[in-house]
Amino acid sequence: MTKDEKYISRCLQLAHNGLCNTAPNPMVGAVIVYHDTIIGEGYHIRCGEAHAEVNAIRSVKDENLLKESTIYVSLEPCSHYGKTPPCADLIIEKKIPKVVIGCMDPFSLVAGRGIEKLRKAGIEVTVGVLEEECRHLIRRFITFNTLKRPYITLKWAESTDGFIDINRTGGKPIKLSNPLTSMLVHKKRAEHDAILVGRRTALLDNPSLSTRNWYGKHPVRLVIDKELTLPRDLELFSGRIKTFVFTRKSPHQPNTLTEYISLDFSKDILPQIMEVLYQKKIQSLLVEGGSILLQSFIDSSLWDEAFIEKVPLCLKNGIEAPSIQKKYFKLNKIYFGREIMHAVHPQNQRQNVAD
Ligand code: AOF
Ligand code: ZN
Repeated sequence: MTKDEKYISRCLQLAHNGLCNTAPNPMVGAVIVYHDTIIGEGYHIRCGEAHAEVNAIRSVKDENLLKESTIYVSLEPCSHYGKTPPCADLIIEKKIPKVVIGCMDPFSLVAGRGIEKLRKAGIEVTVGVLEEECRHLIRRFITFNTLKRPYITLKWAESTDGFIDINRTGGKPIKLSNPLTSMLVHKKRAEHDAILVGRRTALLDNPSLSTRNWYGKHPVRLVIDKELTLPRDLELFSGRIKTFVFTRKSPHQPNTLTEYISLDFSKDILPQIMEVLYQKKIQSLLVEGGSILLQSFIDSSLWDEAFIEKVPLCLKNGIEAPSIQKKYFKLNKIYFGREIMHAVHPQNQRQNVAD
């Protein structure tokens, strides 16, 4: 590992502390190095608050040292006025002579302008150190800004013989996850901005789609209910967490925590849902079921990652699990004695970096 890679990998560690709190902003970490000694560190803690560079610069005790230091940042310093002023201006103002950047910012208001601004000011700029790792860390942000849709994660649990549930019209679902792997599910939920389920899943499983077995924010809950026939006493309508209902109707909006969004069901609804979520700045989406909804995302090639928990149980018949081509699966992991299969969409295959 080169010296630059060593400091950018520290930036990545720092950036990761912002997980679950920075969206729709990216996670970013910054390190300030003076003659091979780290004299300052920072990361973007929360959307709306100071950027990584600002926090790193603030953490330096003797500002005079900045004139002989290098600032390492996992993402190109911003050049625009957003909720905070441009980091590139601050770096110039503090007379930091050298900037080493992990990857470029795909956000249209920045997209290379930060680098240009720094270079024009006579600062030495290196771009692309551990670029793949840096892009992987902010894959949700990149997908949102380049494909104009949320980053989509699919998730389900299936029996050894490939079923996600028994055939039923009521009663409780077969419990496939165990308490430990369900904690992992709640962790995944906390990392996303929204969770989507279909009507049948909402009705039969009555999920709360909360993160109660983990910590952090609760994502927005999304449900498709074309004819608005789901009972109002479902957990999804508990009013504790925001829920969007996709429907063909245009009902009046009874309370602020349940929002109805009209779609044209004579056309494919997935692109319409993507458009709504993009407009609402929902940067990442976890799709939890049912099988038909998950399969429609797969068939439309609208997914980025998938996690499948393989449960050592034979159901013999029931609702068939969705299927993703074998070639998209990466090395499986074992968590708490359970095999978790991880598939990555070909458009993200370059992100060959472990979480
Ligand atoms: C950086 N360092 O730590 C982050 C950056 O509204 P604002 O002012 O917070 O700006 C948000 C944009 O700034 C965001 O879309 C992305 O382009 C960039 N994020 N840039 O220099 C940081 N988080
Ligand atoms: Zn910035």
